[in-house]
Amino acid sequence: MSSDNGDRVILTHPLGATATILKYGATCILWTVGGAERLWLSEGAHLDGSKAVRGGIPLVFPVFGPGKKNHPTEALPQHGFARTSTWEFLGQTTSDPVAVQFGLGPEQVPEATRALWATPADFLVVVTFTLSATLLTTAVEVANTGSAAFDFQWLFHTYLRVQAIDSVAVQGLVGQTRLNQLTSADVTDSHEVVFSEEYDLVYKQVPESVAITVAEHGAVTHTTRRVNLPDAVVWNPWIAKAGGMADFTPKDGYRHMVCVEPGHVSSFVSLAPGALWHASQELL
Ligand code: TA6
Repeated sequence: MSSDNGDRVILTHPLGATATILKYGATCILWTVGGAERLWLSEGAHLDGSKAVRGGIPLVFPVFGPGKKNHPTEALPQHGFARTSTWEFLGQTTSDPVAVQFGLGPEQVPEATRALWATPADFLVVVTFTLSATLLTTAVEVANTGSAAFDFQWLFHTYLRVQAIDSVAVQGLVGQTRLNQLTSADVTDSHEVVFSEEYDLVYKQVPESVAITVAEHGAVTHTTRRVNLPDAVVWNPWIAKAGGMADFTPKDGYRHMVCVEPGHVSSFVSLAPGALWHASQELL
């Protein structure tokens, strides 16, 4: 079942799983299975619409990272405007699994921010959250409802909760090419990702057949599957970066999270007038 609680919608599965989605950013801030929290949410996260939520599953659109030079996204804020706009709750579509939808159009984006996208884009983005007993699926559909093509990027900025980062390994990416955003170097991983400093890695063109897993002491605790999202970012801010973010608390919170972020971010999706684009991530 789902309940609209004003600024948020709460999903409850008959077997006990829950999810809470803020209408601000259509940000999933809570997902529990068997009473255990599966996502990481900063204690300092702004949940009042004053700032993008630090944690959960922020939605990144129409650009990942800073606006791109000499591109219509150049003037946009980091990670675009989807996570800082209030989405319309469109209602529940199924009861088991329980699914709800949220929609974003230009009219819901703060005008000052919308004007920064140098694209005469008329668009409609619909995100569907589907909660089953053990899975949370987040699916997105982007529609070009205007008469001009536009380019965009999409990413689910998923903060996964872990027990202790020093016992974590992110698996499935060996042999994949990645851009180290900290050094701008392209490298190919020869081993699973383990953490001892800030990691900010964009894995490019990772086959959809690859399930990206998070293991703790060798036991898989999270599995991320992707549809039509060729790239995946792996991020942990570590000590200094966590210390520098006012809304990242407690400061040792970096020990209890790792971001595995499915997206289309190493290039832009070009969407013709009238065209639709679909993608999804499935979390177990
Ligand atoms: O997804 C990784 C990343 O792009 C990092 O570079 C870091 O900036 C992180 O996103 C958080 O960005 P935010 O704008 O939410 O502080």
